[in-house]
Amino acid sequence: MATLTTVDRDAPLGEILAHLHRDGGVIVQDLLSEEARLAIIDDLAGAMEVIEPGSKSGLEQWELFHGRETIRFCGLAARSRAFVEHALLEPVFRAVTDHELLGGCTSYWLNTGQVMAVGPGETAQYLHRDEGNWPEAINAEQELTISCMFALSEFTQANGATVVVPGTHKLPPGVTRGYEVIDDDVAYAEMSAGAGLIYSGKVIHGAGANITDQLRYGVHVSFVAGWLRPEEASPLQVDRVCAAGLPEEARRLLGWSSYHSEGGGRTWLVDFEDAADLFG
Ligand SMILES: O=C(O)CCC(=O)C(=O)O
Repeated sequence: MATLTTVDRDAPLGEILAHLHRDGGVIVQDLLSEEARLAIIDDLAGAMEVIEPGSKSGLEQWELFHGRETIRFCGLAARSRAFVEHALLEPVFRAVTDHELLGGCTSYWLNTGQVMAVGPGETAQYLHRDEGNWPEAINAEQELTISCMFALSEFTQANGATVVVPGTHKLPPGVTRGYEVIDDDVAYAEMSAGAGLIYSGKVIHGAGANITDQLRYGVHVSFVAGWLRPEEASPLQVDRVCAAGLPEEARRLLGWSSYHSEGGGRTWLVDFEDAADLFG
């Protein structure tokens, strides 16, 4: 079986990047303090109680992808201040994202902040590359998206730890869904509660099967180049009133600001001005 490296949260950025570039993913210990982890769990507890597992798009491929026993929901910045302060703005993940994405854009924004709670009896998700969301934009040399799976509970091979195929971020570009799992190739992102798996948009991965009777509770945060349309329509969930109460940087990441390309292009404007000006 392949493995992923686990590093301390105060490891030098260069070391974290070296593992990410070699394997396509790296586990960082203690990205969330115990207090932060419990605060996020507490904020999301009400939603976790009422949201049924599985998604209801009516599209079989997506329902399968989302997992029939997996609880998923978004709009986390509107549901949890602790999510904003400790996951969305987590500094180690942000430093990695700056390094990986800013070569291909002048700013990035939230792709999705999503609970991914794999329930007992869930089967393994089919393996995929996250950048497959934007097939028209894929470029072998440049990352479009970077993700972090924050472990709100311990992740183990048995309870559905993310399956990663190390090194596959170096495969040629292409929309890869349903990559065949070869046991020797795969690593299970086993990590303690509070740790995070930071991974490339190019690496082949997916949620594992859960053969335990406990939930594998993860929160996924991903960022995407500012000139691409994110998976989650954040400003439609985190409305203007809610956004006004958030830190400026969080608002920017959630789409309450505009994109300025290097060549002078400006997009996502409000009456030709930067959307951030709405907040004075
Ligand atoms: O839940 C996981 O471990 C990964 C899920 C995933 O890759 C996805 O849904 O895009």
